[in-house]
Amino acid sequence: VLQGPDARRALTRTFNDLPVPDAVLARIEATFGEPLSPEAVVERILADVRARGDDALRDWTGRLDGYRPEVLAVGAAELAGAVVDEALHGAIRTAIARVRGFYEQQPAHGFLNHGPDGALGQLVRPLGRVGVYVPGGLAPLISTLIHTAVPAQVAGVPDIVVTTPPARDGTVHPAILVAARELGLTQLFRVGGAQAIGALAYGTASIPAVDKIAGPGNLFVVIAKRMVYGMAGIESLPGPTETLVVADDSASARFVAADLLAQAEHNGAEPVLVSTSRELLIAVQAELHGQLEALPEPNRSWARDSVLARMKVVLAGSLDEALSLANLYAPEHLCLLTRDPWSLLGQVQRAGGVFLGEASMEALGDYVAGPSHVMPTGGTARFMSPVNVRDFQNIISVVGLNEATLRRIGPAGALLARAEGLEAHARAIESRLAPEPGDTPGA
Ligand code: HSO
Ligand code: ZN
Repeated sequence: VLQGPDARRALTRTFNDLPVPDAVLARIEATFGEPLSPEAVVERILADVRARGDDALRDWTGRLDGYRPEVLAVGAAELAGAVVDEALHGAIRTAIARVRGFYEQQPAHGFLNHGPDGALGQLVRPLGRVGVYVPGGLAPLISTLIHTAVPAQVAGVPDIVVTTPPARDGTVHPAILVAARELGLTQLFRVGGAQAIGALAYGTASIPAVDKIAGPGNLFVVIAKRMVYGMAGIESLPGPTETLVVADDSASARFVAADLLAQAEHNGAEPVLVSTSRELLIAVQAELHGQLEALPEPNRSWARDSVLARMKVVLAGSLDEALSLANLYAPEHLCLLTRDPWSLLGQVQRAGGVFLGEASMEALGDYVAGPSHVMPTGGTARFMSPVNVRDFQNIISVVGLNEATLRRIGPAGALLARAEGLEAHARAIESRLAPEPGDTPGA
C-alpha cells in the first residue's frame, strides 16, 4: 500500500516511455530471430507495406496473426450473411443508438459573424475518409467499432474504412460484421497490427489511404500511429487501458473489486485503487481474491496478470489528496465510488472519462452509456481527449473583411511585416491602402 510521496512517485508517468512487457520482447525475438525493439519491428513493417502494398499485408498477417488472407476485403456476401442471435443483435442496436444519441448532442458547428468588420468565422467540414482500427487479439471488440465509427458518422464523414485482424481461420467475428452492417459500413479489411496502420496511412491496391486513423490498439499499433502521424492524422494514442477508482469508507468493496477486475481482464491493463479508508482497502483485497477465483479461464489469468503485474493501491489522507493523485496520474477512467461523487467533479482536471457513483460503472461506459470508450491512456489525458465528433472534422478559417477594416488595421499589418523583414508582405497590404487607377475597387 502506497502513501504520501511514494504514492505520488508511483502515479507519476512520463509519456515517452511506453512500457514494453517482457513477453512482447520475447515474442519479437521468437518471431524475428533477433532481439529487436518494438520500434524497429514497426519501422520494418511500415517500410515493407509502403514498398510492397497488399503483398506485404498478406505476408505480415500470415506471419503475425497466423492466417494469410488472399483477399483482404471482407466481401459483400460475407457482410450480408453474418448472423448473431436476436438478443445480441438488439444489444448492438442499443449501443449504436446510445452512442449516436450522445454525439448528436456535441456542439460541432462553426460560426460566421457578419459585423462592421466584414465577415470572420470558422467553417466546419467533415473529413473525407477515415480509418477505424478495431483490435482483435484477446476479444473481438464489437463495441470499439461502434464507439469509433459513430462519432465519425455524426461528424458527417462520408467514407469510413475499417481494419481488424482476422482470427486464425481467417474470419472476422460475426458480431463485428453485424455491427458494421447496422452502421452502414461496407469497407472492411482483414488486417490488423502495425501493417493495418501502414495500409491506412499509405494506401495499397486494396485499402485506400485515409485522412485520419482512429481507434485503440496494442503497443505496435500505438507505435505505428505515432510513426505515420503527418502522413495521416491520428485522433489520439489509446493503448492498454487503465482505471483509477477513488473510494471512501462508504464504497462497496464488492463493487470496487468488480470494477477493477473488469478492466484488469484487458491485456496490459493497469488497475489503480486510491482510498481514504484502510478498512476498505483490506476488504477490497479479500474481494479481489474471491472474485478472481470465481472468474472462468482464460479471463482469470488475464485479470490476474494485470493485478499482479501492475495494480497499484494507495491510501490517501483525504479525498482532496485522492483527487490530486488522480489528476497527476491522468487515468483513462476515473471512477468515483464515494458518498457524494458529485461534490468531487469540480476537482477533476485530467482523465479520459469520469464515472460517478455505483450506477455508472465503467464497464457500462464500455458499451451503452453513450460517450465513446476510446479514451486517452498512458497519461495522455494530459493533452488528449476521448474520441469525439471534433476528431473527424476540420476547421477552415474564414476571412472576408471590408474596405473600412482594411484601412483601420492595414497599417499595423504593414508595420509588423517590415519588423519581420518581409517587404513584399508590407507592400501587398499597402497596395490596397493606396490603390492606383486600374485596380478593381475593394470589397
Ligand atoms: N475498456 C476498454 C474498452 C472496451 N471494454 C471494449 C470492453 N470492450 C478501453 O477503454
Ligand atoms: Zn473494457
